[in-house]
This record gives sequence, C-alpha cells and structure tokens, in this order.
Amino acid sequence: MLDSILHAEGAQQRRALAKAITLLESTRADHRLQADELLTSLLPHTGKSFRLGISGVPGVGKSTFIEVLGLFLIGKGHRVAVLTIDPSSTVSGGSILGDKTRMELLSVNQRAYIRPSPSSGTLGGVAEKTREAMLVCEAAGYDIVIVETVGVGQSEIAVASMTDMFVLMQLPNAGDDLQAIKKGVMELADLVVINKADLDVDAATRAQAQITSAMRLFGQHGDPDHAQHDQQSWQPRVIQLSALTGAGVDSFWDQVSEFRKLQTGNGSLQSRRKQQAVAWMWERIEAALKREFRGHPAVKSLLPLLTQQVEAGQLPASTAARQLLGAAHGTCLPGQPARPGGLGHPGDHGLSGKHGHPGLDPGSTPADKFVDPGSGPG
Ligand SMILES: Nc1nc2c(ncn2[C@@H]2O[C@H](COP(=O)(O)OP(=O)(O)O)[C@@H](O)[C@H]2O)c(=O)[nH]1
Ligand SMILES: [Mg+2]
Repeated sequence: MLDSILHAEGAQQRRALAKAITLLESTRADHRLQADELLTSLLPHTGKSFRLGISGVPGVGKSTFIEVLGLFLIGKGHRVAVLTIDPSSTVSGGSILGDKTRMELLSVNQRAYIRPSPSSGTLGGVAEKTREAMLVCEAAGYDIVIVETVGVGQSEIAVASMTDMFVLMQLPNAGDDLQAIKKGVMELADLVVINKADLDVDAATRAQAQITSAMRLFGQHGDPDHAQHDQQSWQPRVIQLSALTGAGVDSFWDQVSEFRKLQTGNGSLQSRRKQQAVAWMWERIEAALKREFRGHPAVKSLLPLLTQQVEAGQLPASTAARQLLGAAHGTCLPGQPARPGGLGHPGDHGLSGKHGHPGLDPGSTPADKFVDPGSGPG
C-alpha cells in the first residue's frame, strides 16, 4: 500500500489512498497498529503541500468555491485534495457538507481527490482522522490540501489548528450583523472572503469595510496568547469574490500565495506546524486518558452518584473530581478511612476542612497524572 501511495499513478494510486484512509478511520485495534506503521513510513514524504482551511455557514458557497478554486489550481499544474470535517455527520449520521455532487467537475478530475468527513466519532477523533488523511494525501503528491468545515461547533478551531492558512467565508450581509459573527472564529482567520459579491456589490463592499475594521480591533485588543498573527508580517485581510462567476478567484490565490511566501520566509509556517503537531499530540493524549478514565470500573461505579451530587450542589465539583481520580488510581483520599477496593465512600463527602491537612497537597496526588498543567492545545 505504501508503495502504491508514493509511486503509483492514476486510479491505482487513488485506490491505495482510499484504502489507507479507510484504514486510518477504522476503530479496530489491529487496524490502528497498521495505520500507525503506515503513517510513520509516510511521514518523511509529508509536509510539502500547502494546507488551506476553509470554513463558513451552510449555504455560504464553500462547495461552489472549492470546485472553482480546485479547477483553477489544477489549471496551474497543482494536484488538489479536499477533505471535510463535518460535525453534523458525527452526531446525526447526516451531513451538512457531504454534497460531493456539487463539486461535479472537480470530483471526476484525475488531479483531484475528494474525501468526505468520517461519519462517526467525536469531533476530536474525526479531526484527527482528517489530519492523518491530510498527511497521506501529501505523501501521494497532492500539493494543495483543502480542509473544509461548517461554521458550527468547535470544528473551525480544529481546522484552523491543522492548516497553514485559515479562510473564513461570509455572506455579503455579514457586516450588517457583526454580533452574529463569532469573535473567536474571526480571530482565527488569516483571510476573510465575502462570497456572492455578484448578488449585491454595495453590500459586499460595506461588509468588507466593516469586517476589516472589526478585525483590526481584534488585532489590537486580542488576547496575545491566542494571536496567531505576527502583526508585522501579516495583517488578516478581507476580500470579496463570486464563486458562482469565478470573479476574484485569481486574486484570492494571489493573497494565499503572498501569505505563504511571507510565512515561509520568516519561519512562521514551520513554527505553526511544529506547534500544531505537539498540540495534536496532547489533544490525543487527553482524549485517550479521558476514555481510559471513564472506562475504569471504579470510576464507572462512582460516577453516576457523584455526578448527581455535584448537580444537586451537595458536593463541590473539585472534591468529586479528586474522589474519582483517586478511585481510578486505587488510592483513597488522605483523611478518609481505607476501604476495600481502595475507594472512599461515595457518600462521604465531608472533605471540606481537610484540605489544609499537613502534607496534603492536592497538587501532588497521583491524581494529577491525569491533568496536564496547561500544556494542552489551548
Ligand atoms: N449568486 C451566487 N450564488 C452562489 C455563489 N456561490 C454559491 N452560490 C450558491 O449558493 C448556494 C449554496 O452554495 P454551496 O456551495 O452549496 O454552499 P456550502 O453549503 O457553503 O457548500 C448554491 O445554490 C450556489 O449555487 C456566488 O458567488 N454567487
Ligand atoms: Mg457544501
């Protein structure tokens, strides 16, 4: 499979690609081992593409735009892979994005590869599969990878944190209701595209001005920890285009190319990717630990009661957390009588007042192994 991904051409390579991605998406443990092996061998061949994230509400014109952009790029000699993260498909099995049919020309083009969102799993899991699929596409020589998502839930954050450039698509009336635009998402955007400019040029131009000034404000007052942008080298921009007529697609690509050149030249692109890779590692560690924790028999048996007590305001959330963490480690909390099975009595929640017990440092209990002190993907 490895060889076909790297060296085969045409239909044979696409088949290998599809097979590899299916393997990545499998939940079977033996498949996962194979997938890990495959990814490790592919890794030296990855990283050479440009990773473009595109987000926007359903109906904004993402599919129309990606079709026209994809064909434009193929015309320039690129090979284009399109992957999607669709949170709706993980919840309902239905899909907001899965309208492959809209990319009629792109989906049959030999130089394009389109893969819909995995349809089960948590958002974190789905995002990870997509990230891995992206690496496989890169190894197969797709030099532009587009990751598409809808503007619902946390999926934009997932896409922004696996791509080199994050593009937010808006409708021409977006400027009329800036409140409706989620500030956090706007802050992630390297470029905002006002689509459907053909419908109402005035509205699109107004939206462009309003969003430009709003973004400048975010830039000035944004939380520096979340600031992705080196203000010196790239000030996020707002442009308008029409995916339907294709007007503005070339200048869109000019912006992307300028961004890419700048970010590559000053090392931002490399450091962004490094950060992303480490953040994903932690994201996966946290998810796996949580799953393991929830599956622990002692936790399973305690959880319903403690949850109920926390809901009812009878037990401080922090105390419940410590009891559960202690249970998972088979340790009882200091100050509680040891009981068979190593669990404190679930009903015994009179812990307040014992927090100051000499030698009782909540920061050094084994329970803390479950907590990553702030080196998460945040
Ligand atoms: N007038 C106009 N309509 C557009 C444009 N882009 C997309 N549309 C239409 O908007 C609708 C939704 O587009 P689609 O690409 O499916 O949006 P998505 O849900 O974001 O993928 C379709 O009927 C498109 O034909 C545009 O630039 N101008
Ligand atoms: Mg669509």
